[in-house]
Amino acid sequence: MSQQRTAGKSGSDGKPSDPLGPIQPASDSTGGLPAEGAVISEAGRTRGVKFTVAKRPTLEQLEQGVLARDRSMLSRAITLAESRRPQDQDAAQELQVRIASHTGKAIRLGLSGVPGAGKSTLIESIGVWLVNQGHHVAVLVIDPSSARTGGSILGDKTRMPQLAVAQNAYIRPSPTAGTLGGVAWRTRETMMLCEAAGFDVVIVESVGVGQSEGELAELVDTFCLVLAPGGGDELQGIKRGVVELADIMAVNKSDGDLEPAAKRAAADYRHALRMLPPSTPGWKTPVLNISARADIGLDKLWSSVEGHRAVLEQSGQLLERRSEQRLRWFRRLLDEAILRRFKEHPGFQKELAEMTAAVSANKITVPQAVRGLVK
Ligand SMILES: Nc1nc2c(ncn2[C@@H]2O[C@H](COP(=O)(O)OP(=O)(O)OP(=O)(O)O)[C@@H](O)[C@H]2O)c(=O)[nH]1
Ligand SMILES: [Mg+2]
Repeated sequence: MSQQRTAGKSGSDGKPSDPLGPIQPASDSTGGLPAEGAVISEAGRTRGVKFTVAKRPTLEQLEQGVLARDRSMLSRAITLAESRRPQDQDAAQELQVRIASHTGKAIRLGLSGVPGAGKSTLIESIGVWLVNQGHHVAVLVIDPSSARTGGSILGDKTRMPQLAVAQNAYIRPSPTAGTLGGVAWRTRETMMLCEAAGFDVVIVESVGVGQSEGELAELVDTFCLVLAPGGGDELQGIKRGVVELADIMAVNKSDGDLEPAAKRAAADYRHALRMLPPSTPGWKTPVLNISARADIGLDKLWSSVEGHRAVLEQSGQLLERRSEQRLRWFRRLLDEAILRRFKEHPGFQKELAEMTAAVSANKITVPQAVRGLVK
C-alpha cells in the first residue's frame, strides 16, 4: 500500500512539499500510465534514471477525466480516495461531491467465497461475456494480500488476462488495511468513481472467511456467494449467517470429475436454504451449478442478477438498500471527521502523551485517562 504513495512528505530541507503532493501512477492493472504532462523527476535526472513522476491533476481535471472514462484519471482519483493524508481526503471528498449526480446507475454485484472458490476466474469469464454484450465492467478486487505485498497487480492480471486488456473493462485491486476479506476502507468511494466513469456493472470481489461477508453484502445491491464442491458435508464450514445473506449461490467448478460433487453440493444448499429466511423479501435465492472455466451457466447467473435487480426495483427495496448504503457512508465519514477534528485539537497530542505515560506507569486508570482526554 505504501508503495502507491510516497510523495507528499516533507522534503529534506524540512519544508513541506506541494501541500497535496503529486499522485503517483496508480497501481491498477489497466491505467497506471503517467498522465499527459508527466515530467522526469529531478531525482531521476540526477541519477540518470529515467522514471517519471506525473504532475498532480487538478480537481477539475480529475472530474472531467473520470466523467470521460479516462482510465489514467480514474486510477488517480481512486488513489486520491485511498490516500490517508488529510489534505488528500479533503480533495477526494470534494471530488465525490462533484461526481455525485453521475452515480447510482450501475448494477452493484458483490462476489464472495472462500479462497480458491474461483471468484476471479468467474469474473474473468462473466466479465468478458458482459463486455462482449456491450456492458462497461469495473472490477474491484479487495485483496488482503496486497496489504502485505503492496499490491498483487500481477496476480489479478494473470487471473483475469482477457478482461485486463478489454477496452470496456477496468480492474482495480484495493488492499484491505490489514484485515482479511471484508471491504477496503474506500471501496464505496471507488465504486462511486467507477459509476461516474460510466461503468454500468461494478463487481466487487472479496475473500470470504465467515465474518467479513456482511460488510460486502451491505455495500452492494446483489450479493453472490461463490462455492466450490468439496468432499463430504458441504454445509460444514459455511456459516448460516453467510448463507442467509446470499441473493445468489453459485456452485462453481461444476465440470469434469467435480460435476457430481458439485450437483450434490447444490442440492444440499437448496435444502438448507428452505429453512432460512429470504435474503430479499419476494426473492428465492437460486442455487446454480456453474463452471467459470468451461463457461457453463454464466447466462443463468447473469439472468439471476438481473432478476434479483428487477425484484429490488419493483418492490422499492432498491431505494431502501441505497438509502441504507448512504446512511452507513454518512455515519462512517462523520465518525472519521469527528475523530480528525478531535485529534487536531490544540494540546491534544501533548495531553495524549502525558496520559499514555500515566497509563503505562499505572498512575491512572484507563477510564480516567480517557475521560480526562475527552474533556
Ligand atoms: N475445474 C475448475 N477449476 C476452476 C474453475 N474456476 C476456477 N478454477 C480453478 O480454481 C483455482 C482458484 O481460482 P481463482 O479464480 O483464483 O479463485 P478465487 O476464488 O479468486 O481465489 P482467491 O482470490 O485466492 O480467493 C484456480 O486454479 C482456477 O483455475 C472452474 O470452473 N472449474
Ligand atoms: Mg481471486
